[in-house]
Amino acid sequence: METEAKKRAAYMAVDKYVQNNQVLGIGSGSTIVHAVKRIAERVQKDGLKVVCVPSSFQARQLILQNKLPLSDLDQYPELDLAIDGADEVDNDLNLIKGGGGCLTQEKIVASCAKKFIVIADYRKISKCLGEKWKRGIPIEVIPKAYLPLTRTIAARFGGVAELRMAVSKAGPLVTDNGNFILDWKFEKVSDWKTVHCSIKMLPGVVETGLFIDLAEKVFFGMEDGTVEVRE
Ligand code: DER
Repeated sequence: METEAKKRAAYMAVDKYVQNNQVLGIGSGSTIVHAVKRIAERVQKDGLKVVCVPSSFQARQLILQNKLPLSDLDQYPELDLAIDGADEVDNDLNLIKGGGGCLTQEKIVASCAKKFIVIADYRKISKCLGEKWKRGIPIEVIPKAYLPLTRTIAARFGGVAELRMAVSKAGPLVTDNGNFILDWKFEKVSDWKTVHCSIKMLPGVVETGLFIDLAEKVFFGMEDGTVEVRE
C-alpha cells in the first residue's frame, strides 16, 4: 500500500516539475527511488536532459544505477529543483528528516535549489511534528561531542537525546560525513525555528533534521490512490 502511494506521489511530482536541461538535487531514502526511476524513464523515452546532484552515498549510487548524468555542487552550486522524501510533515510543511541518517547533505542540497519539493506517503502527514514520527529529531554531531551534547540537549530543551546505534555493525551509526546521529525525543515544542537555531548553536552540532521553511510543495500519495498536494 505504502509503496504504491510513494510511487504515485513521486511520479506526479517528477512529471509536474522536472523539465529539460534542469540540474536536479536528488534526496535519499526509499521514496526518492521511485522519482529517480521516473526521471530515468523520461530520459529513455522522451530524451529528457538533466544533471543530478546527490545528497548522500545512496543517492549517488541511485543516480549511477539509473545511468543518469552525475554531478556535484562544485560544478552546479545552484540547483533548479531538489526532490526528497520526509519522515514527517506538519501543517506548515515543516519536516522531520534524517530517518535514513542523510540529513546534513540533504539539507545542503535542498538549500541550494531554487525549488525544493517533497514526496511522501500518507503515513507522513501530521498536524504537528512528533505526532507520527516517534524516533525523535535526528541531530548530526561530531563524534567526540556526542556525550556532552546528549546532556546539554536534555538539560536545555528537555526530553532525551539518544545515540543512534547501527543495525548490522557493532557500535553507533556513522554518517556519510563520518559523524554520529543523536535522536532527540523531545517533550513539547511550540517554536521549531527557535529550537532548531538554538540546537545548531551548540558546539559539536553539525545539523538538525528539522527542515523549517524549506519545502515549497509536498506530494502525498494517499491510501485511496489519489495524490494530495500541499503548499
Ligand atoms: O532520511 C531521510 O531524510 C529520508 O529522506 C526520509 O526522510 C524519507 O525516507 P523514506 O522516503 O524512505 O520514507
